[in-house]
Amino acid sequence: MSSKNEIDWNFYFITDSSLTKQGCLKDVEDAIRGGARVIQYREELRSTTDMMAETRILANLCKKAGVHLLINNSVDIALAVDADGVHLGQSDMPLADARQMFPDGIIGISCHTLDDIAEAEEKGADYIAVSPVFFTSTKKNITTPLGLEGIVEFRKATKLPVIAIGGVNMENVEGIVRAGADSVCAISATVGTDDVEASVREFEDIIKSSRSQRA
Ligand code: 3NM
Repeated sequence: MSSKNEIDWNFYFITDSSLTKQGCLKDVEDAIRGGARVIQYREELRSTTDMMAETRILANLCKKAGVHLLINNSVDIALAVDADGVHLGQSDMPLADARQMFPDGIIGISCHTLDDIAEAEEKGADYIAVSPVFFTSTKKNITTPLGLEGIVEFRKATKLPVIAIGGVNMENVEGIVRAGADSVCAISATVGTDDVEASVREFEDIIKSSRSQRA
């Protein structure tokens, strides 16, 4: 497993039990085969007991594959199953508390404004998510989409890895990377398709070639 400083941010895969066609476990296996090296387990529907059982399996699988596993929101679950870190929203556990509980963990946070980024840096985030880039119906109660201008602005504001989320698809990913994002997450454009492995691989390929064309 690479250390925190050597994370391969090419495509960042997020699970979704309401969109999956073949189950989260199989989706993660496929995403890893497709080349994803960061997996986020995101679950809004299931009990903590069920999430514990599922994330224990995923933690083993990801360790064997040398892939980083992050848990959305739940620092307790991440620590209990020995995951690599957590992803936080602005209304989840405060970053400073999460950092205290998980000193060596990879901690990322969704940012909607430049102030959010400044705070994320101060409190010790390892990456920030531009949230959301475009409109999406996959998540409820999103804030106003930041667009490509948001990525340019966020990119200028931080040296931390910048991950784009919200409405990312095969058509807009090139522009997102050229605007300065290090990586993207795309849920419906991977989990919602009939071939998760192929869609992840396609994202990986577009991200790599778009990076090399960056101004
Ligand atoms: N977080 P899709 S948008 C999980 O804006 C999530 O913070 C968002 O799904 C944010 O790729 C989102 O299908 C859903 O648009 C992303």
